[in-house]
Amino acid sequence: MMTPMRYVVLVLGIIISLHYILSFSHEEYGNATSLSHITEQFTGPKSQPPYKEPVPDKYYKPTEQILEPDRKANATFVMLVRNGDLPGIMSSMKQIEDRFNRKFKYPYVFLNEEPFTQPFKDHITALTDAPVEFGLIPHEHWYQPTWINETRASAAREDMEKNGVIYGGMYRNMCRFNSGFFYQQELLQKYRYYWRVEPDVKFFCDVDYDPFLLMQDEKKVYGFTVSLYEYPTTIPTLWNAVRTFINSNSHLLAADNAMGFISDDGGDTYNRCHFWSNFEIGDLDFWRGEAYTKFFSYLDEQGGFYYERWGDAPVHSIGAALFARKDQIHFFNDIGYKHEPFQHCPQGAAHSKGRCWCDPTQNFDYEWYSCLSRYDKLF
Ligand SMILES: Nc1nc2c(ncn2[C@@H]2O[C@H](COP(=O)(O)OP(=O)(O)OP(=O)(O)O)[C@@H](O)[C@H]2O)c(=O)[nH]1
Ligand SMILES: [Mg+2]
Repeated sequence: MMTPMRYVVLVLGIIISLHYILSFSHEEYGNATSLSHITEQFTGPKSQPPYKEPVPDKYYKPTEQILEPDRKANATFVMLVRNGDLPGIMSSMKQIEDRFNRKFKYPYVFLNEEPFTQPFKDHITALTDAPVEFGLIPHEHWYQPTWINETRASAAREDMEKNGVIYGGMYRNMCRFNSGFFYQQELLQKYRYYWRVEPDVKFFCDVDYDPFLLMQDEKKVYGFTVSLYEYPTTIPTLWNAVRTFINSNSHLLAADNAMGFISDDGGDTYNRCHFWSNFEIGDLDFWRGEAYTKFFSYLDEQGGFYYERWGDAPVHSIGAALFARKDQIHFFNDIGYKHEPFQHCPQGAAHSKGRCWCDPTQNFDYEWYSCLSRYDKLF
């Protein structure tokens, strides 16, 4: 026989079970009867800082639908970076997107001798709608070749460090790679034009036109914004090697070339002028062509990338000056650009047209260490 107490327990059990079943099966019932809701009845709703609520959509301007231009060049950005360069390259890339590529949607190729990490890739791809590819540089395109005499190479590095030469002990592989291997990378094979971008640079102006199409239509092969003198101690025998190469390959020189930019005496000596290669807009097929390919191989055989510290800037610049016509080398006067410690700030109408934010009085163009006046004199 059931006592009245047993009836009470049974009914309570049924009620509690029903409550749990309803809480799971009916969200509204669950919310209404939750303990926190019931306490809120007495204490008021639980508060949180207002910023945790997203700004309502009504305040947003609808995202502009920028259509891809109907005519584009076959071109890409190229960034050679380490995983640790992420903050610096994001800063550069965000500016490229905002000032230019939001409208043009050119792809990006990232290169590294080590695999890029997943967080690196995630942060980079979040910055753009354009395609992004990440490439691993083949071992033989990056590391010091076995035929280099390491005793001689390390002695040269130590010597430069001792003498306070900037980057004297480092960057050999990078300079050699940029001189002769970047344009051979598999991910770049499908492209004709490139824009090299480094970490932590600044782009001061809107670039509302397509510099790649300009290169293509005007048959230009190399574009720069800053030019200057190379440190002599990094290239003691470079010009000798260049002269020897020219003597046996004079047929490769372009008629109407820019020898006047790199030599003040018709080729006897190098005046050390070079285009600053941390910014480049160029034609990959020019580097891939017969003249530059032979030129780079010859220089590489001399070992100067390791026994001295030949930089990709003088090597590219000498190559462009010798194997292209002078009118194929373009000064991007309207692209405001800074790589520490120098900047090119567009002047006058170009400054206002590009809505540039650099101080026009801070402009390297005709400073004593700039080579722009030598470029001007070519024409
Ligand atoms: N993957 C990779 N990239 C490198 C390495 N060293 C340099 N780089 C890249 O090569 C380019 C030139 O290197 P920087 O360190 O900027 O050399 P720099 O412009 O002479 O010197 P900074 O004044 O430091 O900018 C940059 O895009 C670097 O990110 C390296 O060891 N591995
Ligand atoms: Mg740099």
